[in-house]
Amino acid sequence: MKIHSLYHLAIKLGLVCLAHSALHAQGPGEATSPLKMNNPVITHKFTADPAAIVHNDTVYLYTGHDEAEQDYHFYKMNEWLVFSSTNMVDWEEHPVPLKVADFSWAKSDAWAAEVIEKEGRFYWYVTVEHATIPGKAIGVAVADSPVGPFKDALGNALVTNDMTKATDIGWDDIDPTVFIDDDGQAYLFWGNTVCYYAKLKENMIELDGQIKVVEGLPHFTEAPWIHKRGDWYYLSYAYQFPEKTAYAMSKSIEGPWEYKGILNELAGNCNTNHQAIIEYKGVPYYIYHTGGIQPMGGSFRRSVCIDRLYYNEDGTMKRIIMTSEGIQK
Ligand code: FUB
Repeated sequence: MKIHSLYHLAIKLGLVCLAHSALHAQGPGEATSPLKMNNPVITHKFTADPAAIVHNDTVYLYTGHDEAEQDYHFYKMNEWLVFSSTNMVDWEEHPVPLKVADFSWAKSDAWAAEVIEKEGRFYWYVTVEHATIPGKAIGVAVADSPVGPFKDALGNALVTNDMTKATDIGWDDIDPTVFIDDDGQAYLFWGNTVCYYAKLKENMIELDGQIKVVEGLPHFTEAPWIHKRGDWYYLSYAYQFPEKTAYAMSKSIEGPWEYKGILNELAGNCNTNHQAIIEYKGVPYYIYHTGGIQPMGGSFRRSVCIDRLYYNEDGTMKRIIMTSEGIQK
């Protein structure tokens, strides 16, 4: 029933209050303009494990590429992708900037990765399966432009499974996130089950000192992401499995970290939940993936989505509301 007919029916029945709410549900004379469904943001390819940077007023979105067919129930990921935008809604895809095959010492699995800019160069820390040292490993590629072409910066892995002993699993050296502190010191965080961190040397391609374990992250699964706002450091991460996203805060990049709770609930139709947090033109954004493209989407055919992130006055983050509408122009 149309809103105005409902209004007249309610008037006839003497239900004046109902009549007014029926009318004001729309607003007198107001044309309804449905919002566009902008999530997922990329729909022609399955994209996962987002990371993003802002450079020269443009957002660069880096993702993994889920290539698994519908009857294949694990990750098939051979390359990473890059997209750019100046409004968070329209995304331009650039040529494939980096593949597992660009690392001669790696054999498969273009898993989660993150790019950072330092002095005009772009360093891309990636997860791959090592060809000769059993287990996952972290490599680093470098480019002079945010869209590449990227080249292996080292010719070997930066982190291999035999360098970390806090757990026996072969996939604890995944999901690198990189952060440069205000004093110029760069840090690499990564992990699965255990969250590791280490300093990076000035050259960004060597670890500087010991690999340490981050304490105080309950149910840490993977996908750490470090960001800073004001004088607070935030370490968000995938929590439990299937994954929610939780976070901790600290006044120092080296901790101690104080657990602050759940940031994002289970991602629709997908057992992983991998976030990136950026601020663009003064607005905080939360970038994540779901299995939201139907009928093909799911845990191994994921899609990147973007929603707004809001902070409380005390610096804690409000829980994310995942929406189909996403960001509007
Ligand atoms: O995409 C493969 C793996 O799934 C990533 O490395 C994890 O963060 C999870 O999203």
